[in-house]
Amino acid sequence: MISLRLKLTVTGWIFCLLFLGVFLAGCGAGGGGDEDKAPSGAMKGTVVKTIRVKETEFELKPAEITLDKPGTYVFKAANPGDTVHALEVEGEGIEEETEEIEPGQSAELKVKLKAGTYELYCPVDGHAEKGMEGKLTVKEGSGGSDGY
Ligand SMILES: [Cu+2]
Repeated sequence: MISLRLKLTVTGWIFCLLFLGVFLAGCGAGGGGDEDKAPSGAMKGTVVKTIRVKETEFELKPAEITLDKPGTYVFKAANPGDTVHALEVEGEGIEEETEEIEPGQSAELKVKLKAGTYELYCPVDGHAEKGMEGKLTVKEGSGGSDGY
């Protein structure tokens, strides 16, 4: 009888320790997960989306782009046309452009966008006037999920 009781006690202790171990591990993992989801960290480096823009003579495709939330985006401008183009994003205090893109080439432009409206155009002389311009709209984002 005594030895059985001792056994039970030892088993009880083992369960206690196991439980404690699982509990602590669970806590650690949970904390890490929350950190990954922290909006400030995610907003800085992570690219939300890559948007492809085709540039030809003389238009941008698509000419109107709407993004669901602020963040860092990459514009991938492809030039399947016959002449050199480039892509510029301007508005809300930013003005960023790609280098010149030779026919058949493409270039990437990484920009951090806040909510608002921007112009999208080809900065090569006269191209915007000929039709290589578009509009970019960035929405506020759905409440709460992105931490605003
Ligand atoms: Cu152009």
